Amino acid sequence: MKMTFRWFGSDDDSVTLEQIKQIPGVNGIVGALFDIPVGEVWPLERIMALKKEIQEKGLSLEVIESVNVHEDIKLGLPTRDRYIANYIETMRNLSTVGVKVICYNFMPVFDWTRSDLAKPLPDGSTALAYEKSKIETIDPIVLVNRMEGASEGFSMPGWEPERLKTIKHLFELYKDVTEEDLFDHLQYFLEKIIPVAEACDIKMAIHPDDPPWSVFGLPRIVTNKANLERITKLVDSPYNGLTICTGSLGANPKNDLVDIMRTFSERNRVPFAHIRNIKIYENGDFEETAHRSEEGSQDIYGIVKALHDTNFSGYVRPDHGRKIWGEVARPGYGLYDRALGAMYLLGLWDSLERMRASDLAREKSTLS
Ligand SMILES: [Mn+2]
Repeated sequence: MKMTFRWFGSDDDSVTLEQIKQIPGVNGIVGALFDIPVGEVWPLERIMALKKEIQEKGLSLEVIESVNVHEDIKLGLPTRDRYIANYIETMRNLSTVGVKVICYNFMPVFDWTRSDLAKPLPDGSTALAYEKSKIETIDPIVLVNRMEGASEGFSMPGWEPERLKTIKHLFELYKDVTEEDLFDHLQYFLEKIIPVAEACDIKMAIHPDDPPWSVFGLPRIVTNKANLERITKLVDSPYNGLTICTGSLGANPKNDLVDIMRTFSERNRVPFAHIRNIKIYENGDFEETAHRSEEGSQDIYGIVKALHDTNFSGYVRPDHGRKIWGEVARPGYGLYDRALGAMYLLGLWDSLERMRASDLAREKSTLS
């Protein structure tokens, strides 16, 4: 397991590379070029500059999150071929500088969705939260404006104002797109990009929909184990991989994340994992919590054990944290709670390693 930390760049993150370097066990940055419009090629010089900046601080850049997929690809429009060609060029450029994994998603219009970016928790911290009734009744345009106002001045990945300006038009375009259509459009995309991924040794890792159900009437397909199975078979290659995000998939209590993690890690289809905990309520609401198993509804220990049992050697990052200790940061992406999360995950991993070593030693001594 390689522990990483998401970072938004020196001009748009409250967290510095120096701080990340001081978290024990964290060696890699999960980065991106956030200012390149969706659908355009990421220039090689810009990627090299980012890598150099990160390497100079003693960290590596082997995971990109995300190279976003243009809506025309998700919509299956004739213009998609141009955007797929650009996507492939970006993949080639990223592989040139040693990037090993590209995380992406296939969610129409909206990336993740929350009703609240700073819900107060009983311990005085705040966290991102989702209230079903609020989302079901809000006009998406009102939500877009509210997100912008509540993000403390940081850009919110997936909620870029430029993209969402065209939101009404996008809703119109998606009106007749079904889930089956979306599967077809994903297949078309994967058939073009996975051979390139194989040739340049860069693993594609699709991120689940967050939350894993339809919002605002838009189709969504990366939502449960059966659909993950289907997606991995659209093009059956280890380069057609998954970013298993425990918080995203876990918002639906029917998704058993220990089983999902074990199944796909065993098959070598998990190049990247996002691990975080959430507390789910009976009415379908949820809020993000600290990473520790006891703090939420997810069996984080079981999830890490599933990775360990399957000899997972991919990348992990602690996903969203709460806002604690008075920190001013991008919602979900402060330093403190994510650093605590990384330490919890590494603590679990270290003890699993130690247990395995002593089991092996015991076996050996009984044999001899
Ligand atoms: Mn995630």
